[in-house]
Amino acid sequence: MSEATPLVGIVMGSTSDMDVMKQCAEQLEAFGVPHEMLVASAHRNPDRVHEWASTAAGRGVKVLIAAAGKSAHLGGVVAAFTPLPVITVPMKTSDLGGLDSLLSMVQMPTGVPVACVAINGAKNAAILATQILGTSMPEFRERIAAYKREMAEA
Ligand code: RP5
Repeated sequence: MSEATPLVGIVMGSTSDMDVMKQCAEQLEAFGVPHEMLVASAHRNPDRVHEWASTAAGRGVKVLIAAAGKSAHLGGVVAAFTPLPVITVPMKTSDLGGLDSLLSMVQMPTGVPVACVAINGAKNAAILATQILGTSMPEFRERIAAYKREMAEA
């Protein structure tokens, strides 16, 4: 977590998602992207999700990331309450291997889109969020360009 005004907001449905989602936070930190993190479930803490998602744009957040497992409606609920782009991360699950989470997220009905990365794709969510920031903030576009150069040289 950084002290500057967060540009990316991360929400996850349970503390059990934290082990995976800390990779998202670490990648944002590597890019120097200020971010915030919240644990709130769409079905256990809907009021908390509503408050967080509906106030994010006004707080200066530019992109939201929502991670959840099983019937993973968190991303869709977040998208319902914000004009900001929402990236979802389907969590791997014990019963269905994350296919449940993936389909819940990727099959959003027309009118309320969310982007969806791979199952447990926390790091890619951070990279995509930084790329979205980079469309209007050149310093983040340059960090992504440098990251791609490093990958090509490895
Ligand atoms: C979802 O249910 C969470 O996002 C988590 O991935 C899954 C299981 O949650 P816990 O039972 O571990 O709290 O809401």
